[in-house]
This record gives sequence, structure tokens and C-alpha cells, in this order.
Amino acid sequence: DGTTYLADYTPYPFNIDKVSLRFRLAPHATRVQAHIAMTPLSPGAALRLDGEQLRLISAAIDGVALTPSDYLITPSGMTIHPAALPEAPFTLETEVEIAPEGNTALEGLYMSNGMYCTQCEAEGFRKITYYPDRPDVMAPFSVRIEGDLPVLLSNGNPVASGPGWAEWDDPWPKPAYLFALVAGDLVAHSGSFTTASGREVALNIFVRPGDEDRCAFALGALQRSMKWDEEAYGREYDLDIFNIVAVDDFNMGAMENKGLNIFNSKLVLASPETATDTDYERIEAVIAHEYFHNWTGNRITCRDWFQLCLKEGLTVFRDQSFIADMRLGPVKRIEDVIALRARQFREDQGPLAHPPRPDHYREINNFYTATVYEKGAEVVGMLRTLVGDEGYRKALDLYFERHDGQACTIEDWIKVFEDSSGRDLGQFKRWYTDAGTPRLRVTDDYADDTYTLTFEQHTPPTPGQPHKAPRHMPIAVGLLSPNGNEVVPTTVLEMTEARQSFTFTGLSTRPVPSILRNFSAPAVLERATSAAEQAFLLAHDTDPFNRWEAARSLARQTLMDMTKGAPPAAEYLDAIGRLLADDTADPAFRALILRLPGEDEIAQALHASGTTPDPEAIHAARGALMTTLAQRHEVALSATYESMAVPGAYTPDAAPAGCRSLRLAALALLSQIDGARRAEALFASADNMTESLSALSNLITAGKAEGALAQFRSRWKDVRLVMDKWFLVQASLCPPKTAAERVTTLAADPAFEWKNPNRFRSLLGAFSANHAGFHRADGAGYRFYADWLIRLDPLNPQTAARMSTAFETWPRYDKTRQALVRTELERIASSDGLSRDLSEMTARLLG
Ligand code: HT7
Ligand code: ZN
Repeated sequence: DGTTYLADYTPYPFNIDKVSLRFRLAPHATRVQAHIAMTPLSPGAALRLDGEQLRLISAAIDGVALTPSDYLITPSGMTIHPAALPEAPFTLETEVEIAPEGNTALEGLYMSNGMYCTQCEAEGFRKITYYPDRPDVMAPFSVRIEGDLPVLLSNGNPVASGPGWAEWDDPWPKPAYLFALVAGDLVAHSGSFTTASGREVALNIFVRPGDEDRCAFALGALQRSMKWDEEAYGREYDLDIFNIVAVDDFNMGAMENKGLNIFNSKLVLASPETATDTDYERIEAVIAHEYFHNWTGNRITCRDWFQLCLKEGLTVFRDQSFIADMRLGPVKRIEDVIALRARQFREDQGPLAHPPRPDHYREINNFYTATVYEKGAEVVGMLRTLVGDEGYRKALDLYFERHDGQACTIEDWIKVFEDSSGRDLGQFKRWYTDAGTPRLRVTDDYADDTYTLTFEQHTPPTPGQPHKAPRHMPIAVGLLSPNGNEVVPTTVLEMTEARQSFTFTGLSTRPVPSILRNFSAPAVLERATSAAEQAFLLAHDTDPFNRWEAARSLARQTLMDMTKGAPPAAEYLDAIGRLLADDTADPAFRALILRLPGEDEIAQALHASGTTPDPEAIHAARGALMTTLAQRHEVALSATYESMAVPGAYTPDAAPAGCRSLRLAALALLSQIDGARRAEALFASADNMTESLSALSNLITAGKAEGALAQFRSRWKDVRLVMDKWFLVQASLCPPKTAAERVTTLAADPAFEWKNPNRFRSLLGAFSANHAGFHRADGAGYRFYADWLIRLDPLNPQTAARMSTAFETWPRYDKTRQALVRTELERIASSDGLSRDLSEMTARLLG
């Protein structure tokens, strides 16, 4: 049925010794010649090559042309019969023709604004030439590009070039998914980096002419990443040149091709006027992420795509650690956990739940998920917690030493930790193989100066995994005395049983526990606590994460109660007052506390507690709590808004960004009660996109944005990335009752270039985040969304499939909404010519 199973893995029966490619570029008829030197490893094996949408011109072995009886061509590849193959090493030569101009799927070789570029992960290389397109086949590549364009780039080091041609050589064996080619009319923003051993590396960021003045931040981020990887992991860069290219049409964020990273332009281009603080932080993280892949992904790659989290989980963990070091560590951790809960916990609770290492798939592109990436990173973080910082560095040193140049598995990874620490991690491995978020129920007892914490873990069933064995879970705990002093500092408890107790002796009073400090395991903590105890932890906990967590739990519970008609909890309102007055707390941290949980998070919490979420009631409760907070703390909020104004020229550094974040969190509350007066003034005066966009957002929420939206549009109509924001804020923040009509109007706007993935996401993705608008009771939101998925799928199945995850929460809602979503999913599933990508997703969503 087209399903690939982990259990079916077999090694490739040929070694690829060397690949030489020649490209003669033309939009509708690019010719690709491949010389592939191979050694048979298993006598008598047929030579199976992947290949899709290729027109074969010729094929020869050791210079002798093959005849059609020597091979079989199907829509998925070419098989050369064993009888046509020598037993000794040989060279296969092929020539194919491809049409990059018509490639709207943005996989393989395609065109974006007249520029040629490639995207080969996961299985795009097979759309370029016949080849064993699997990550465990690694080979050195050299490439010759011929084309009438000023910049011609490929992987590795430049060898030679002249007008209309260039040659590149990549000495490091790599899988085909890391191949890249770029050709276009581009300009470079350049710099350099001197490695720890004194080698000079040329750095270039290639962009379209006119964009070169928005590259300085990305270049600095790259230099900081290179330095950090040397210091934190002992990893040096290994080529003479590192190129980054920004592309407008791109399915995801960026791609770590060896020596030639290709980026979505939104993750490269930044200036104070066009990018927000969040954009800057994201750019720094993604530049780092792709650079870090050079060792965790490229030098050591994955044996097969089931092992994807081996490179992605580890590399996300590395980029998170990097940003934590560059900025405020605790604030970064809180941001990461907010994102984890919003995307990964949500995924784990629905029909798309899967383990970080799945064991089957139909379309691997559908497994670039929050579970593989973000939960994969949490699992690496737990390993570090279990073996300690030094043990972690020892394990990573061994990983690089033992596996450099190899294509590895999760088993190899775990073995490295076992061998370097002497620990048995057999049970820990369940984090990789089991889906679902464990629930951790906690009870406590105090008697005779002894405090006992009892934990019970249980992981709900997920598709294909009805029963789960207990996991090995690091639970970081601290204890506070009732006067607020810490009596037991952070201690890591290792839970391995379904139910397990831990005791603390010598305590003269009953302590208040602070559990799962720094979110030491990705679990849902279930503990009956009072609002007073949460307020106590918010005031006294020494663990910043759990201080924030206490505030978040209070806010979440308050909002859940408000959806059922309760008034806001006094403890929460008072705690926010104390926080606003606390100048010792970092502004970025205070901003995180001031921002309420989103509507989807409230829906997730209601569902987990056994209540069917009502989107309108959630929207109303959240608005009402914002108004109450603003009324109650108007003076303090107003003072915060004024005092957090950052004087002088904009910089994206963590400290001023933190002040802006707090200031804008205060503004969001004040705008509920001041008729958006401050937002209007800020919109008129802002000299940076962070404030301008935030002001515009508040004006939209207040229903006073028509003039500002027109002004914003006329100023930014020619800057694509900013126009994406114009669509995004409207789709995500317009009033839910009329959101479906609003996005329908926006979709008809001539500026809605829907074939561009960024623009599509900025309207459709943002609309799905307008919780009450998307889930409108009459199903208009679902219908609009499904219409567009059906329209996008034939052109760009990868993006259509990825965006279908908007429907993954449908089992949470009432029967009427469930039926409406089901109708739309069935309509999508029965569309003519549905892609494999979207058909797998609808089948899984329907369950
Ligand atoms: N390794 C890359 C994942 C990826 C991708 C990137 C861009 C376009 C399509 C893609 N398919 C898979 C990105 C990363 O995780 O670093
Ligand atoms: Zn990655």
C-alpha cells in the first residue's frame, strides 16, 4: 500500500565511490549528466536507482550504451538488470532532462524569481537524476554548472569558474539529500571566520540585488554560531567557504546542504524597519540550527528517514542551547516550552500522534513534525540531565569520534551514552519509540519530619499504541519552607516505575514542592494545588521556569473557570499586581508572565480536564480577563508602558527586546480599556517593525485598524516579507464572528500570491490560529480552509499536507463541529488526483 517500514531496512548493495554531475541549465529543459563510480557489494544484485519526473536521454556503463532491454523504467525509478552489470567496480553514466520552470512543488531543481535552486531533503534528488536517493548512501560529489547567470553555486569548495560556468568539489562524502545548486542574478554580503585551528573561512550571504543591506544580522549570527560550536562542542568548520542563499519560494525554514545552506528569505533578511524582535531571534536560531547540522546531520547523518530525530532533535537541542547562551537562558527555556506545548503536546493528543522515531510512513515529508524536532530535543535534554553536563560532553565527544562519516541510528546514539556513562538506557529508549505525553500524577505526605512525594505516570493511548510501559523520567524537584526559603535545592529524581515514592528527611515543617523544575521531562503534571500555593511559588521559587509555570497555571485555571461563568481568581489578579511592581525581575521574564495563554492552549487544557471546549466562550473569557487585568492594574501598566520605552536607535539585542516585550504586553492590556489610544499613537510614531506591528495588532483587536492597515500597505506594498505580516495580523486577529468573510476577502486581494508558500501561510496558517474564527460553529472556517488545501495540493503537496494539521484537534470539540470537520476531511480525501502527502494526512486525521 506504499507504506515504508523501519523493520524492512536493508543496506544498499553498491558502494558509491564518486559522483560527478554536469548541469546545463535551461528553464524548460535542463540537462543533467551524471557519472557515478560504483563498487558492487553483493554479487548478482540488480542496480535500483530512484528517479521521478525525469526524461532519460542516455545511459551507459563503462562507456558502453545500455539498451532498453538492460533496464526497466517506472514512474519511481530505474532498475538495471544484474546481467547488464559488471562484477568489478564500474561507472554508470546517465543523461536526463528536467524542467525546473514547471516545478511548483519546490522539491528537486526549481525556479524562484528567475533563480534556479534546489531542495533535496528528504527525497528531492530523485527529481534531478537517477540515483540511490537514501541517506545511508554517502559519496563525494563534484559538480559543473553551465548557465548564463552571474552566480553559479554548489556544495563544497570552488574549483574553477569562467563566464557562464563554474566547478565545485565537495570532498566530504554526503547523502544526496544534502546536494544543492543555486544559479541566479545574486549579490553577496560577505565576511569571514577564522577557525580555532587558524583556517580562514569565506562567508557569503547571497540575496537578490536590493536586499544586501538586510543581511548583516544573519552574517553575525553565523559567526557567533561557528564560534559557539567550537567552544561548546569542539566542532570546527571543514570547508574553505560557507554560503547561504535566501530564496523567496521555499517550503520550510531553511536547509543545511553541505557548504551551501538555502534559506527561506524570511529567515535571513532583517532590518529594524522590516523585522520584529521575534524575527531576529528566529533568524539567529535557524542560522545556528543549519550551521550546527554540519556536524549533527552532515558529517554524521541518518541511516534511514526513521532516524530523522537523530539529527533534528539533537540539532534543535543545540540551537536552543546556543540561543539560551546568547540571550536569557530561563526566558529561552520558557519560550521553548510554550512552543512545545502549543505544537507537540497538541500533536500528541490528537490523531497524528507518533513517536519521535516512527516505525512506518507513507510520505516522509509528513514526519518533519514537532514530535521529531521539539520532542526529539527534549529527549536529548533529558539525556543530559541524566548523565550531567560533563557526562553529556563526554558522550558527544565519543559520538563524533566513533561515528564521523557514518549514517547512524538511534541505537548508535543511545549506545554512545551507555558506553560513556556506564548506564543502562534500555528503558529510556522508550522516549524514542513510544508516542504520547506522559501524565504525571503527584501526591504528597508529611509526617515525622519526613516528606514523601509519590508519582504515578500514565501515557494515554495513541494511534497504534494502546498500552504504554512506564518511562525513565528525570524529575527535577526542589522544596521550599513555608517562609519561602529553599530547604532542598534542585535534586533530580529518576522515576522508572509506574508508581514511585521519594522521601526527604529532616524537614521540621511541611515544605512546598517545586516539581519538574526547568521542565525536566516533557510530561503533564497533575497535582491538586491551591491558587494560594501557585501564588506562593510565583513569589518564592528559585527556579525561574517554575515561577513562570506557577503564573501560567494560575492564568490557565482562571481562564478555564471563566469559560464556565466564574469570576477571575483574586489570587491571580493580585499576583500580577505584585509582579508589575517587582523591578528586580527581568523585563522579558515579566512580559512572559503578563501574556495570557492562547485560546488553543485553553482549549487543550479544557479537553484534558474532561470538558468540551467552546471556542466562543474561550475567546470571550480571554478578552474579559485582559479587560479585568487592565482595569485592576491600569496605573501600574501605564507606568510600565512608559518606563519600558527604549531610548535611542533600535537594536535587536536581548535587553532592549525584553523591554519592548514587556512594554507591548502592557499595551495589549491597556488597549482593552483606553480605546486603543496608546496603540494609535505608537503606530504613528514607531520607528521599528516590532512596535509598529504590535500597535497595528492592537488596533485590529479594537476594531480601529482600517486607516492603519491602508497606511501600512501603502508603505510596504513592495516588500514581500512585510506584506506577509499585513495578511497575517488580519487573518489571526480579526473578529472571530466575521473572520471567515474577512479571509475570503483577503484571499481575493490581488496581493494574495497564493503559490508563494510564505504568503499562503500568512493567510491560511494565521487564520487557523484565529481559534474562534477557524472553529466558527457554522463550519464556514473549516470550509474556507479545506477549499484552499484542495486548491494548493496539485501544485505544492508538501505545504498542503503540512497545513492540514490545522484539523488535528477536531476530536476535542463538540459533535456538531466534529461532523463539520469530518465532512471537510472527507471532501479533501475524495478530491481528484489527491497527492500521496495529503492523502496520508487525511487518512490519519480521520483515524
Ligand atoms: N533539514 C531540513 C528539513 C527539510 C526541509 C527544509 C526545507 C524545505 C523542505 C524540507 N524538507 C525537509 C531543515 C532543517 O531541519 O534544518
Ligand atoms: Zn534541522
